[in-house]
Amino acid sequence: SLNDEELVQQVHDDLYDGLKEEVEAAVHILLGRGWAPYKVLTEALVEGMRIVGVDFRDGILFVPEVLLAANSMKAGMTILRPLLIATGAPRQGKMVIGTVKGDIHDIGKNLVGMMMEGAGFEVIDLGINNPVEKYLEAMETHKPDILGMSALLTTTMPYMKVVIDTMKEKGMRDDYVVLVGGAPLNEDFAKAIGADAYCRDAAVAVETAKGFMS
Ligand code: B1M
Repeated sequence: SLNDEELVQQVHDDLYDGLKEEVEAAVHILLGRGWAPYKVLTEALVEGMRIVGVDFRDGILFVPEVLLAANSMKAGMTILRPLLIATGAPRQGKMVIGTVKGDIHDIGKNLVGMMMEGAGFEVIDLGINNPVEKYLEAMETHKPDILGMSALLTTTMPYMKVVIDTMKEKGMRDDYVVLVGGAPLNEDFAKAIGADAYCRDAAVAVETAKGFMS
């Protein structure tokens, strides 16, 4: 049988090849060997998807293949989700999160949602492709402490500013902490659009959110 390092390598390969059942099996094996769910998530799944991203960028992988990889990753995340959520962390606050209009990438957002739940936040997930109206409606309905927005495309990240500007127009911007994230963003962008903070990854999102709650 494979040692841990070989097994993680195998997950990267299986994710790359979109082999959902194999990814699921390996996640179970790593957990069975005592790996912490977060370690399985980052070292096996997130790292595997990073490799997929490189070959997608370089035109070696195409959308159909990347979709299979994404579905395999999601299957692995489904196994980890209850383990990451059931930490018994004290209740922290409420967050509404969604991917912005025009953008259907949801893995990173889902991961942030999972980690936030594990840290004791109540999370209302609006899914993908959210126009400003959806965010406004959710803030009205759920009265969250935090609004989280995700964008993975350089063409969709400017939409975050549309949402924030609309909040300003309606006089509600200061009622919420606005956190933004996604691979093409950075600190300067977050500042320029008037967000409260940029979150590089899910762990940073949790720490940042906690910081605003205390
Ligand atoms: Co897309 N795609 N994709 N894609 N895709 C990228 C983003 C790209 C960088 C790939 C590349 O060329 N290297 C590129 C964008 C280039 C750019 O804009 N500069 C790209 C492109 C071009 C496209 C299409 C246009 C391709 C096409 O059709 N020709 C198309 C667009 C569709 C659309 O949205 N309208 C498209 C489609 C797809 C798939 C459907 C095939 C699939 C998405 C499946 C899904 O999500 N259900 C897909 C995937 C999987 C990727 C890559 C390979 C992986 C993204 C991912 O899931 N990463 C991606 C390459 C890359 O990012 N390097 C790519 C894993 C995830 C854990 O990381 O999402 O970064 P990430 O989330 C992190 C942090 O960013 C942060 O925390 C997360 C966890 O640590 N974070 C937040 C994210 N959101 C946050 C919100 C917060 C806080 C933190 O709120 C508080």
